[in-house]
Amino acid sequence: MKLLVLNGPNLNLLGLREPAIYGKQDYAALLRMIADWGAELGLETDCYQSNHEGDLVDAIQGAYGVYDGIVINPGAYTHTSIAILDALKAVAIPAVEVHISDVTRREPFRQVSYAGMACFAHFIGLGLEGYHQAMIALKEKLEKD
Ligand code: CA2
Repeated sequence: MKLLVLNGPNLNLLGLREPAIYGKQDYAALLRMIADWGAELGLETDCYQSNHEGDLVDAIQGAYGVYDGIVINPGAYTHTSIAILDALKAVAIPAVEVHISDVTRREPFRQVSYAGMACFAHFIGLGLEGYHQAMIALKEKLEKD
């Protein structure tokens, strides 16, 4: 089972600022955790981060026929990008949405998630553990379907 873990804009800055919202661990630590969780769960994982909406759309399109599942934290594009929503719908790969912070308790502009509309599960406000939970949810779904 192969999973693609996608992260959107500014998530490469994890650990550098706003630790009260996003935690103290940096993006490199997240990559190590995902590799470790993948090994524990028997999942192959690839990670990709981009600050550019079109790059994320390209990555989703490129996942077709290659990956069995997608974990996606689209960053701020969550709240704006119909292009990412359309790409997730087009490839129809089971996808899970992750947000490190609890967006439900933040600004009104963070209350809509377009990408989330194409996801079967959502882990919000669990910090980096949300990526772990998303991987478990995908494994369970892929084994069942
Ligand atoms: O909580 C999340 O995971 C978010 O997707 C993070 C996005 C934000 O726009 C979403 O509303 C919720 C922002 C990521 C920015 O990451 C930073 C990391 C370090 C310092 C500043 C920002």
